[in-house]
Amino acid sequence: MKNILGENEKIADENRKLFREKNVFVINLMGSPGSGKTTLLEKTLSKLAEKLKVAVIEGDLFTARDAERIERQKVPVVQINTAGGCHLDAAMVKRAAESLNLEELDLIIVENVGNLVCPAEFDVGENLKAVVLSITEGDDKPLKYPLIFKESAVAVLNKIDLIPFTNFNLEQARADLATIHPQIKIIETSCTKLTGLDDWCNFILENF
Ligand SMILES: Nc1nc2c(ncn2[C@@H]2O[C@H](COP(=O)(O)OP(=O)(O)O)[C@@H](O)[C@H]2O)c(=O)[nH]1
Ligand SMILES: [Mg+2]
Ligand SMILES: [Zn+2]
Repeated sequence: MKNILGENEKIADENRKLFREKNVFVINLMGSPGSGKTTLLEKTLSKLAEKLKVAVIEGDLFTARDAERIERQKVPVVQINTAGGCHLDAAMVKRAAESLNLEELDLIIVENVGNLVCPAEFDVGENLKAVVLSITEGDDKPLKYPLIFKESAVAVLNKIDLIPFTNFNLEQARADLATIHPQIKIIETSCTKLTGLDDWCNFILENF
């Protein structure tokens, strides 16, 4: 495991160097399957595209379904299929970035494979990690999967519209996140009610 991570780190550093040379900011967007990563992108890409030239790299085990969804937002998109692999690594992102015109981009958002565990361990050369946690997953997830929340600069609490139908304790989740990562920025969003999306866009623009 140490060797694999060491090799990955080398390629991640090369990616980061290349992205810096080309002035491209890269966000590694992580979270469980179904937390709403692709929906969040669908609802915010056009807003971001007013200010920045954005592209998306989609990671999935199989299918190009998410890439097809992103394509409708009229931004360049590359699909990576991991053929069963449960996370993206730096080499996969390096290959995907080769089919993007970096000269013409300001921002790449990489949607990682849906998984709260190993995506957090594999640096892909990003500038910033973000994690989406949806209300239906339960408020205990930060304490059960602390690494991904420790690594992420921002936690998007998505599906906030579903709060009345669940026993999700927002206060508890916020307190646990603050214990794991005191500096983490918490943004509450609903992609169905279209709330909090400006906060997410502004966070990106401020950290860009
Ligand atoms: N109620 C509700 N459903 C949402 C929200 N965001 C996404 N969804 C739904 O959650 C499901 C999974 O979303 P998707 O974006 O594919 O998740 P991903 O696997 O993380 O990319 C879809 O049926 C979405 O319509 C939200 O804010 N509220
Ligand atoms: Mg998705
Ligand atoms: Zn994995």
